[in-house]
Amino acid sequence: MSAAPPAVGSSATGPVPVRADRTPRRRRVVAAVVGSAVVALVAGWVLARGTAGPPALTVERPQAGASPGPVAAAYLTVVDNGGGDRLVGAASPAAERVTLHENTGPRGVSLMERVDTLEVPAGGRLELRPGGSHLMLEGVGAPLREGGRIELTLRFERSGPRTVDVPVVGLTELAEEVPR
Ligand SMILES: [Cu+2]
Repeated sequence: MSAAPPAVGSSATGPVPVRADRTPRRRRVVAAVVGSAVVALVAGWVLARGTAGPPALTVERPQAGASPGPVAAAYLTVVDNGGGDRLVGAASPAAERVTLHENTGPRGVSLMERVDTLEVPAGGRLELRPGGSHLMLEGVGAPLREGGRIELTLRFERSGPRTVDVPVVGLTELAEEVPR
């Protein structure tokens, strides 16, 4: 039994550090690739959530302006807490048709223009109000009297139809609603 120094041992430890060194490097590369894939997936999910997530709409403060004639205007605010939507139409049993209007005139000047859609921004609001965008009720059957109510169905591109009960208010009350 001789306790000879392990001459072979020193040479045997030679290749070991090399292999031990190469494996972690490969693992590091794999970890980096997997890591960036995860980052890309998460980033994609966050982006998709912001732009294409489901809309979460609430309709606030609907109002229709009292009118003795065949034309009346309705106002409301659509609040979205999701991925946004688009108002693509409206209808009411109180009118032959309801169209979407934008006010294209300068401030204080009413120049109405019919539009096909009104955008509800993601996480934002679409405000229909006197002097701005509004709903136009055309071919109103019975005059809209202050204190009355009409039913209004809003049609959204992604959320589908949403029916709201709309109080008819006098013009002075409507004017006070203008947040300007
Ligand atoms: Cu109009």
